[in-house]
Formats: sequence, structure tokens, C-alpha cells
Amino acid sequence: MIEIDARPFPYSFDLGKAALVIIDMQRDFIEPGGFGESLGNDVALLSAIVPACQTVLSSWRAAGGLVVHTREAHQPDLSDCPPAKRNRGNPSLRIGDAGPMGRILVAGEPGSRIIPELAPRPGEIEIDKPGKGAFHATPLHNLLQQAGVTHLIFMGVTTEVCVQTSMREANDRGYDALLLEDCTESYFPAFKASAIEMIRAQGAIVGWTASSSQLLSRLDAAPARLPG
Ligand code: C5J
Repeated sequence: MIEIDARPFPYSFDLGKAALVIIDMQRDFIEPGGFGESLGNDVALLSAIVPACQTVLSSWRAAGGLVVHTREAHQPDLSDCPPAKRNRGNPSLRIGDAGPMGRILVAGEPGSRIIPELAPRPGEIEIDKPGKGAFHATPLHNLLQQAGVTHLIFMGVTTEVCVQTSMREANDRGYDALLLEDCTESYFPAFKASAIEMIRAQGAIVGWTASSSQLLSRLDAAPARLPG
């Protein structure tokens, strides 16, 4: 059992029943010249977390933990993108339109790929999700149940949109979820701060938060888990 000095109180998990969930670290949100930047966002805020995410991913893999990567990506025919989603946001650059890195938020397009620094490896779970939450209209819950997972450790972007939504969905499905504060970011720093407060308020109503160093110090001391 690994115990982390998290907030609002310690978070304990068994590595064999936990997964590291990396939300939407895709080129269109993180890289200069992508969709996020074309909307006027400062993507440097988001790319600043990449080294911390890499360190956690590398240690998690070395410890033998399960990894889940998500992408916010729709089918090419947009059959999984309801008008309520497509018609909002930026009216001049909508989901499915040609963007700077291919069709925006469409599966398989260059902009929808995970950034190379965090590229998925064979055996890791990859989820294309049509919603903000990682569980909505995806096989994620079934896959985690089959693997006996009870605890989820979250990283990724953006804190108040897809990360927080996924953590709320996880809580509703019975998972204990922890967010690594320095491994998540928003285009709006005040929204990140508020989301973190909301997650851990009222006795971890959504989940726990901690720094990556708090996880790493425990993970590096834990015996590596053998696959299978
Ligand atoms: C994510 C978004 N991934 N902000 N999407 O948070 O639209």
C-alpha cells in the first residue's frame, strides 16, 4: 500500500489496483501552432507541465503501473459530436473544420495525437473520448473494472474542463481519484486554482490533490509490480 500526504487528508492506494490517467495531452491543446493557440490561448502555460508529467509517467511505468491516455477526438463523420457541442465555442473554427494541424478534434488527425513526449506505449489504454469526461460514451469503466482498478491518479489538461469532469465521473462510478497539481494546467490560471479547491473541498467531495513530488517519493520507494 502506498500512502501520499495529499490534501485534504492522506490518499492510500495499492499500485496493482491503480491507474495513471493522462487527460488530453494532445498536440492541438499543447503545441504552438495548434488549435488552442489559434483561439488566442497561451499554450506555454500548458506546455510548462510536460516535464513534470514525463517524470511521473516514467516512474509509474518503471513501477509497473497501468497507464490510460485520453484524447478529445470525434469520429470523422462527427456522428458523436452533438450540435450542442459543435455549435458552441469558436464559431469561425468549429470541431471538424480544417485547423492548423488537420481537422479540429477529429480522431487520427495530426493535432489530435498525444504529444511525442508522452506518447502511449503498447499495452497502455488509449481512449478517444467525444465528451469532456473520459467515461462518457467510452469503454473506460469496463476496461478499468476488468483490470480490477479502484484508484485513479490524474494528470493532463485542462484542469477545470476535461480533467475535473473526468474526476467527477470517476467519483460517481466509485473510484478514489487524486489530481497531481503540478501536472495539470488551464489556459486560465484562476480556473485551475478554483478547480483544485472544488475537487478537495468538503472532505474530498470529488477527490484528493497532491504534488508530483509527493507521489514520486513514495513510488520510487515501492517495489516494482510485475506485469500480469
Ligand atoms: C479539454 C477543452 N481537454 N478545454 N478540452 O479540457 O476544451
